[in-house]
Order: sequence, then structure tokens, then C-alpha cells
Amino acid sequence: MKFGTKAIHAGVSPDPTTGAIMTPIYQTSTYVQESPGKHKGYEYSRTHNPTRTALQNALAALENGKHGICYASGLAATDAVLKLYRPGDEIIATNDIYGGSYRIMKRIFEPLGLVFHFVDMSEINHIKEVISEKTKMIWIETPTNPLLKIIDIEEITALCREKKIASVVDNTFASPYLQNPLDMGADIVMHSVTKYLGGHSDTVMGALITNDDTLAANLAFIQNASGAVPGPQDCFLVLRGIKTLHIRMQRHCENAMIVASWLEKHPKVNKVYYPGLPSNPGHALARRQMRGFGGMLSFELKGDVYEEAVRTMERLRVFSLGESLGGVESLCTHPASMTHASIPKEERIKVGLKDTLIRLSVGIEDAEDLIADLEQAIG
Ligand code: P1T
Repeated sequence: MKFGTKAIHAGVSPDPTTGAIMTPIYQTSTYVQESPGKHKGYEYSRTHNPTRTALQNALAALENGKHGICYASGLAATDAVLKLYRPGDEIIATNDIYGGSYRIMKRIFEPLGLVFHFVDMSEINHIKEVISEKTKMIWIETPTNPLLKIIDIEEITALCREKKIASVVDNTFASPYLQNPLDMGADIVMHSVTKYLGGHSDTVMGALITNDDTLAANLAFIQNASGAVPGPQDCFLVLRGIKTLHIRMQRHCENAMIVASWLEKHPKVNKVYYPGLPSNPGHALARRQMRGFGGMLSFELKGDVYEEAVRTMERLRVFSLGESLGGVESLCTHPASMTHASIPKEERIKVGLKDTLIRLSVGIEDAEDLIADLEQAIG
């Protein structure tokens, strides 16, 4: 089945009692049993809920995976993955990474005994330099947040297989429409469902997808035992959101390409980070690895004046200033003070994330209006 058909049909079937074409919101905490242990497969909604089951199956289908497991947020999904490991285990992660992912690794799991190495994964030798007998997992985020670097998933997962190391790919920025890491050898795909999958800035949720039965059982155990599950209403909203994922992503990609190309030519713009631009160092790899270049881009103004970057963000009208991404409406974010504030400034500077960087989540409005807005804001 092709992607658009799967986005609309996968995982969902008419409600068995009424024939309702839309999966109902099973707003219930418990399920009545005929006799102790004699039930219809549902006992308690932390463990299973039919609306969540439909969504989990739909997400698994979109990532060409066997098992989907949803969590209360993207970070709750990351938390579940990290709980698979034990003190002394070492994990290598992308150094340009969502600030919250860095924070949970450094501030929650490092004190519990996990050891993290953050490296620039655009060069595989950086990974090889820190791999040891103790390395248990490699955490890839591609495109990276917020510098949109492209990391070679196949090259790294091949190395992982050779060394018997697990590989996890945070596929939030690409969405399953643009890349499917399981097909490239990854063991687990992680999503902040909050973003493109939900697509309408109305839900916070995370998901993990895998083909490995043992990993899936362990992650489902953590889902139930730790209890960070999404509610049925949110699952319904995401089920609705993913029906238009393919159409939205096409427009996100088109609009972001128009905006990136316009910014690159603007005399006041110093640098544009967008993998769709032929000048971008990740362009050739993105062309091979992805089916489009996505809706995210970042840029810096000439002169690198902090106050000018702030004034530009304040002047935007169609783009709203805020955290998050992947909704139909365009958003502008200041990573240094918002999404990446939990990464110490010296670490941010090391990876090239300046205080003057502006990140755009290009929405699906009319591109002319987005350009006009940027024009009046940049001046
Ligand atoms: O916000 P949450 O659903 O918990 O997802 C965390 C997360 C994980 N991975 C990536 C690549 C992300 O971008 C995020 C969340 N990011 C933002 C809120 C942001 O504005 O970048």
C-alpha cells in the first residue's frame, strides 16, 4: 500500500458495535469483566485502550514497523528507551540535538549511571573514536534540531550491527513521510508525535516503533509500568492528524524550499541552514536518504547582532513566536532561549548554535504571505 492510502486507512477499521468510520474516543479508565480475568482484551486504560491501539497500529504502519507504542510526550518516549539501559552502559548521541533530549540524558540518566558521549555524527569517525565495549546504543537525530544537519542512518546502523549496538533514530523533523529509519537498519524509531504527526499544535505525545518483538515487549512493559500514556482524546486527534500527513508534508517541503531560497538571496541574511539548498553540506545525503527536505530551517542575519535577531522575531506577524514545530501554522523559535536553553552556552557554541540563530517551522499557508512577512520583519 502506498503512503497516502496508509495514512488514511492503516490501523483503523469501522467500530464493531456501530460501524462508525472514525475510531471512537474510548474515554474510559476500566473495562467490565464477566468473571475475574475473563474480558475482551482490555482491563485498564494505562495498559490498553482501543483508541490508543488504533493509533499505535497506524503509526507502526507509517514507519513500516511491526509494533507502535505511544507515550505521553516525545520525552516520555525517550525516557522509556533510556530505561532499557543500566548503570555503566554507554550511549553515543548526536551533539546537535533537541535541548530536552540532551537534558533528560545529562540531568536524569547520567546521575543514574548511564554514560553519554555527544558527537558530531556528520563524520562516522567521530563515533568510532568513542565506541567501546560498554557502548550499548547510538541515538541519532536527523535532520538535527536546530542546525538541520543530515546524518547517514545506513552507515551508522551498519556499524551498530557489526558491533552489536542498538540504534535509535529520532525521526521527528522528517516524519515518516520523508524517511523510514527502520528500512535503513535502525532498531527503534522515535517521534515527538506533538509535531508533524499530530500536525495541528493541539496535542503533546510521543511514540516508538520497532520490528523487534523483544524490544517491543520491553517498551510496552515500561509504557504500562511507568505509566506515561497518552489519553484517548489525544489519540483521536493524532489519528485525525495523520490522515493528512502526506498532503501537509508536501506543502511544508514546497514552502520551506521557497522560504530558504529567498532567505539565501537576501542581502541581510548571512547563513541559511536547510538541507534542500544545494549549498548545504548535507544536501547530497538528504537527496539519497530522504524523499523531500522537510519544513524546518534556521538562519542567521549578517553582523550577528543579538538585538537585531530579537527585533526581527518580534516583528513577524504571520509566523508566531513560540516553541514547537510541525503544525499547519508557521512558527518562529529562538533556540538559544527556548528549545535549547537547557544546553549550557559553551556546549551550544561548540556545536555552532549561536544566540543569534532563528529557527522557522514553515507552515502550509500561502508562500507569498510567508515571504512578505519575512520581508517586512528583516527589512
Ligand atoms: O515535546 P515532546 O513531545 O516531549 O518531544 C520532544 C522532542 C524530541 N525530539 C525532537 C527532535 C524534538 O524537536 C522534540 C521537541 N521539540 C520542540 C518542542 C522544539 O520546539 O524543538
